[in-house]
Amino acid sequence: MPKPSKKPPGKPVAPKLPASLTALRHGNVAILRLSRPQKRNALDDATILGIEAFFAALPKEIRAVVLHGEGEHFSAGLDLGELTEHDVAEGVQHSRMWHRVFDSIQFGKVPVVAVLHGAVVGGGLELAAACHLRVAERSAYYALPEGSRGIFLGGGGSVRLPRLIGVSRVMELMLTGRTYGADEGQTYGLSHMLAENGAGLAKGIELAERVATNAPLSNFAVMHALPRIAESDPAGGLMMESLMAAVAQGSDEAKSRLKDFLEKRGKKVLRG
Ligand code: 1HE
Repeated sequence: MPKPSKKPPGKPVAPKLPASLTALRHGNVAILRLSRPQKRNALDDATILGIEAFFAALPKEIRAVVLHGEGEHFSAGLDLGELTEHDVAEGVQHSRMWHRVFDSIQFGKVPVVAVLHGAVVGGGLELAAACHLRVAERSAYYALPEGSRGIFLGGGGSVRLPRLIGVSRVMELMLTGRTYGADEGQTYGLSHMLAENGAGLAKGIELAERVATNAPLSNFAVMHALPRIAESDPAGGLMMESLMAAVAQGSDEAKSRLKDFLEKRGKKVLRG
């Protein structure tokens, strides 16, 4: 696999980002790297707002994003240094800002693959949960140490994490301060796939490239319609499914892809 190029060809892949973020381009996949290893990729306001700016300005040609962290850890979560000055009203605003930014990932333009290694902790785990696919290296471990810091989830974790692993597991992590290793995380559903240490980014890029070959409207339906359908009452959900199916089937892209298959040009679904 070719290495991601440092200098994106053509238009830049991102607006001006804070020093804590780096964006690279690899064909039609963009790679966003948390680049604050000296603070274990702790998420300060500049980083959170930089993530928002990156996703807002994603060029049209980008079909998928890979998010990963520089250094030994994916992310140590919220930058605790910035929290001490908040009063209650500012605390609510701050959490709402995280919600807005993480929603812009989950309900953004293209699917996002998170590559996890080392600490995936607190707000780092909330960030990973807002992504669509998660690859975990063997070194990855998960924790929600909010209780020991006297705080609570604030980046959408109480909504997203129970949907991945159930309320009971989230309670366990939060009440006991226990960490899950990569194997446990995989078993419970925090990651979709495991990779050897050092191999996660290549695996993440490979997955993103595969995702990028799908019809954009189908990916859009998976990101935007599927989670909402799953949360609807069944009758409303089925109706929404039919509408989404009809919209997708009616597109020129679907017509040409179906024709390709019927005329023996489409890829077969093979094992592996
Ligand atoms: C930080 C942070 C941080 C490291 N905010 N500065 N998150 C936590 O409670 C996790 C806190 N961090 C740790 O437990 C450890 O740092 C790690 C296990 C992740 C990594 O350990 P290690 O030995 O590799 O690094 P370190 O020596 O602890 O940290 C290196 C530096 O990063 C050090 O700063 P320095 O100036 O002394 O070099 C640390 O202070 C700094 N650092 N983590 C600020 N989190 C929206 S609500 C979300 C709520 C949460 O996310 S709660 C979970 C917070």
